[in-house]
Parts: sequence; C-alpha cells; structure tokens
Amino acid sequence: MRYSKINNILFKKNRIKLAKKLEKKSVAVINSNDEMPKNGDIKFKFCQNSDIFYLTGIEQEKTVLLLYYHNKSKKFKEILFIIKSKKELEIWGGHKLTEDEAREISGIKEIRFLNQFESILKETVISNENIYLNNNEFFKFSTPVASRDIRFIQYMKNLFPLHCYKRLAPLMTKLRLQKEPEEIELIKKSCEITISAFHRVLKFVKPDIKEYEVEAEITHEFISSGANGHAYDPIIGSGKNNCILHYISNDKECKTGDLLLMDFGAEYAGYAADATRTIPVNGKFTDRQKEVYQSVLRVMKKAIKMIKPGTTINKINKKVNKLIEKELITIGLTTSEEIENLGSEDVVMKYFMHGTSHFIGLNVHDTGTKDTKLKPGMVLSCEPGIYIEDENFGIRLENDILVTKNGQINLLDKLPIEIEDIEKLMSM
Ligand SMILES: [Mn+2]
Repeated sequence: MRYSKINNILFKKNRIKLAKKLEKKSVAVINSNDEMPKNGDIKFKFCQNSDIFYLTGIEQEKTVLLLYYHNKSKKFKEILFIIKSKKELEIWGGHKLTEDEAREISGIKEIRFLNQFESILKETVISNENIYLNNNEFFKFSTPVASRDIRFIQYMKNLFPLHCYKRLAPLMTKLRLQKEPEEIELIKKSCEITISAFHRVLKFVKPDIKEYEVEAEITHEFISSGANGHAYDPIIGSGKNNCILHYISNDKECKTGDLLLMDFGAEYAGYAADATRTIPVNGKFTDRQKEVYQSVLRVMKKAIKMIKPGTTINKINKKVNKLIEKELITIGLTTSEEIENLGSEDVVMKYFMHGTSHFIGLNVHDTGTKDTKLKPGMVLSCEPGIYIEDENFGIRLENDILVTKNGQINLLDKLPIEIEDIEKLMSM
C-alpha cells in the first residue's frame, strides 16, 4: 500500500458498530467489488468495495467478510476469507496477502481461504434466521451490469430460499456518514495533498497551455505524495468549458483572458477530497470576472456557516438558491421583475444548475441523502457556482466541510480562494 498503515482499531470499531445494528440470529456477508474487464486480457485497475474496506481495511480482490451470530456465546463472530496465493500466480500478479498479513490489516483473528467459504457459510446460515446482504443503494446509481452484490444475492437465495433477507445498505450508510477521528485524519491528508497540487498549478498555468497539462501537474503531485490518484476524473475546463459541469475531456487550449475551472481531489487511503477553484489563465481576473467571482465567494462564505448539526442538504440548497438569486440581480443577470414573472427556481436554475452539497468519505459522492440530518463527524462539500454561457465563463468554488458539535470546520481552509491571494501566487 502507498499510504501509512491504518491502525486496525478503526476497522474493529467499525465492525462492532455494525454488529450492534444487526438483529440477533443473523448472518451478514460483505463482498469485494468485481475486477472489471477492459479489453483483450486487460482489466480496469481494481477498486475495492467501500463497505468491505470500511470494515476490514483489505484492498485485495475477492475478499469476503462473514459476520455471524454464534448461538453458544450469544455474540457476533467474524471470519475473513481471502485468496490462497500460489507461486505461479505471484510471478504475474505480485504478492497476495498471507493469513498473518490479512489478520494484521483487519484485526480479524479468523482468516480462511476462499475454498472453505461455502461450507462455513452453510454452517453459519443454517443455525441462524436472518441474512443481511449488501447492495449499492446510492440514490443516483443505476447500471445494466449485474454487480457482484446482485449475483451474490441470487446465489444466496438459491442456497437458502426460506431465510429472512435484510438490507445491509441502510446500516452501512448510517455508519459511514459519521466519521471516526481516524477517518477525519485520512480525509485531512487527502485535502493536504489536494492543496499542494493547487499550489503547483498556480505556478504552472499560463496562456496557450493545454488543459491536460494542468491535469498532469495535479496527477504528478497526487501520485508522488502517496495518494492512490484522483478520487474522480478531474474537471479541467477553460473558457466556455467552465460551464460544462462534468467536463472531463480536458483537451482544449487555455487562452489568455479566459478562466480555468478545476474540480479535482486526491484519494488517500481510500478517502476522497473534492475541491474546486476557478483561476484566470493569464494570472489576472477581468473586472467582470472579479464581480461574478465575488458573488460566488460571498454565497460560499454564508453557505459554509449553514452546514451544522440538525439541518439537511435540502434545507441548505433552498437557502443557498435564495442567496444566488440575490447575487444574480447584483451582477445584472436578472431583475426582481423577471424573478417574479418566471419564478425564482427557473431563473436560478439557468445560472446554478446543481446542488450546493453532497457527502464525502470513501466515495467522493458518499452515502447519505438530501434529507439526512447533519450530525458531528459528517463531511460535506460546499460548492456554489454561477455559470454564464453567454459570457464564456462560469465560476465554481468548492470546499470540504466537517460538521462539528458546535458548527463546522473548513478542511480546505488553506486552499487559496481570495482573488488577491490567487493573483499574487500566480505572479510569483
Ligand atoms: Mn463536489
């Protein structure tokens, strides 16, 4: 692994929290993600399932975690199943975890090889009543491809058609939303690497470079800092590409006078950062760009303060849209009259077409919904924007905010955002 070893106390705590949420006489099985085929004999780089990583820290493919209720001790027990490595396999695929290594990473005492999985599964399931299985229930997710989880559900239902099946996803969502201090430290590290990358970019950007050259600078900083890489495909859009929300082709030339919008974040030890800054290609904002930038920044400063215990993303979105509406009038993009005629929602939507916040954690868009009540330990983005296609530019600014008992902490506090700071750093 590229990151400093995570103390397995974190994974033990996470498993205990999950076991407390399971009904007695239950079994829970958590699978790894599939290794996804690319072309020919090549697969995509393996990406571990976030839930099994959260519970075990194991990044190796095909790993399975079994939690089961033990009738005699009246307690939940845990077994981790891993690949049994062979020398011939290691020559091509590199080292696979030994039992001791898997034990050390996860803190799970009982490590078995996968060839024993089915017999142990049958034994534990038959002496229990409920089976908890995982599935990706992220509200925006859909795919025609049957995941490992979906296939495993079918496999289990064939083997045990008369057991009572339960959803693991709502429990995992709840647990993953509120981060342990160790997790916050890992997110802070992702943020720190992201901040270094931005400083590198500020020194690098000048007219006539290609957007992908900026991407390369960021990638260099991420990888050389021990990050796994980008937490998501970076958006590096100049000029009118500022206004394409998920622009990832990053292949145009950055021209003088244009703005460069960069939405990027490192992934360190599985945890994501998610940052956006918009900077002038030639190092100086025009007056109009400054005017709109200050509008977005004013909204952001107020929006950050809204992120605190008890509220929801839906409530924050409503309030932020009101602030954007006011700013749109200030910068001459609309009038109170037009808002009255067309309705606030339509006018705001024209210039700010996405929400203000999403949860962040093991995924850049992490578990939780827009109605999830915020609690201490949750981490959210705060990313207002104003996109003016007619003027060939848009501005988005994004920080990552940790909800605390009394309010919030901006984890990207050290990521330059004030116009003077950005212009100064670009001139150095
Ligand atoms: Mn974001």
